[in-house]
Amino acid sequence: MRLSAQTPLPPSVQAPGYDRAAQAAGIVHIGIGAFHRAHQAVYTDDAMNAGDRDWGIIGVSLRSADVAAQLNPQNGLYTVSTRSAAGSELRVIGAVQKVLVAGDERQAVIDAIAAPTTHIVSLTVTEKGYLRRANGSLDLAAAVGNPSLYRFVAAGLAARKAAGLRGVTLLSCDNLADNGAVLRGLMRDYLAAYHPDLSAWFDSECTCPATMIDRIVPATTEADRAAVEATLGARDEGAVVTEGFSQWVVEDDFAGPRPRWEAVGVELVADVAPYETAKLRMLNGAHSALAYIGLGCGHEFVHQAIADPDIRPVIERLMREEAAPTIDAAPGQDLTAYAGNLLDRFANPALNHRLIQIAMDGSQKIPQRWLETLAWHQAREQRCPSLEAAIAAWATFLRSDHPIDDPLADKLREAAAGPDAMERLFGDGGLIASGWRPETSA
Ligand code: CS2
Repeated sequence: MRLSAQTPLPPSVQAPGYDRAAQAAGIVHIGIGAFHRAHQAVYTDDAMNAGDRDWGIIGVSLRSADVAAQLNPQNGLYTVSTRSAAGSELRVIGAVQKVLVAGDERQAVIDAIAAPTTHIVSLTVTEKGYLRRANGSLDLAAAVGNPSLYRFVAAGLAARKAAGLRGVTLLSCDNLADNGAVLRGLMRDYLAAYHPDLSAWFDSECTCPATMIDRIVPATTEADRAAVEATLGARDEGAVVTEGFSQWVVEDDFAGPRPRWEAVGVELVADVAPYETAKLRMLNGAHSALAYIGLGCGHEFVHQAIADPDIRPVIERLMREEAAPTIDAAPGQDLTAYAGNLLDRFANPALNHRLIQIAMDGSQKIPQRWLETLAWHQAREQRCPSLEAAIAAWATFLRSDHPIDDPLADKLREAAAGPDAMERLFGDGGLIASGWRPETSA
């Protein structure tokens, strides 16, 4: 039996406490992977449980039909399992109404963005989904040639303008430095090239708040689905597994209405930068270092790598002595405590977070995770032994037998193979744009 609106749930499993069928969709979310389902959708479900209304989510997958096949036969329902050493908790999330596959249902996606009830278009399309060139500008050919976020958002906005509707809030929930401003700039590039009639309307009607999003969400495995089925008594193909911790810091700059997320733990602030920078350079920076150093030492999971007495001090140093000093902390933001909490989260033995999952797309992640920190220290004539070890481990990874899942995979492998690897990766005109000049050879 598949999970659906008719499934009787065991008393231990929290269910949506609102009338799902009566909710309008207020959010269109592009890139409905496991991360969105374990993070923003949970906060939105919490807000509706707390009495907010009409914030149903229409999910969009740009390419793969997998999530639509998982969730649509389940009326959009799925479970979130939170796992810690103390045990596991299961809950059913009701915020997602349905999932559209953009390549097949183009008009339905545009109509969803253009619906009068829609106020927010949020995004988790991963770093590479923004289609940036090494210099940060939009790859216009890729953006118009693929089912890209830009094509759908622009068509939806054009329909809103034509119908005399207000604009929307475009909410990037990806791990990019200054994600709101990056999305705004790239969207402007796209409109200037392909919809110049919309540019001024976009600027005056739409906003792109910055966000810091944080929750560790390993890819769901068949064993996870079997464990959920054993508790639920029904099969959930859309199950997601995550940790108890969750954080969302959002710049309070919305074009129109938004859920009362602040009532359910979301921090709405004037300036996200200190939180976002700390998260990218400390959490994500440590994660990528754990991935490449850990894989090089034969580990499979994050909790194994952080328990390795040769690796843990490298990661602690990276966070405390290399990344933390580069961050201009907000009042009350305690980076020492943050580093300690991150070490505990990485050590969670109940989460089998694969290092190879974090290792993917290194070319898209390394600039904001490592290179900004390295450049900061280089400007002060200081070295970063941990980050330099991480860079060397990445080069070793690129030369190894591991599968390289990265949009630049072939070029990276070729660059890393030669004696001038560091120069070809990070030097002038190298594959990775960076303000950092390599001083080591890998
Ligand atoms: C990870 C992130 O896969 C990765 O690259 O570093 O997905 C990380 O788990 C999240 O950003 C945590 O919030």
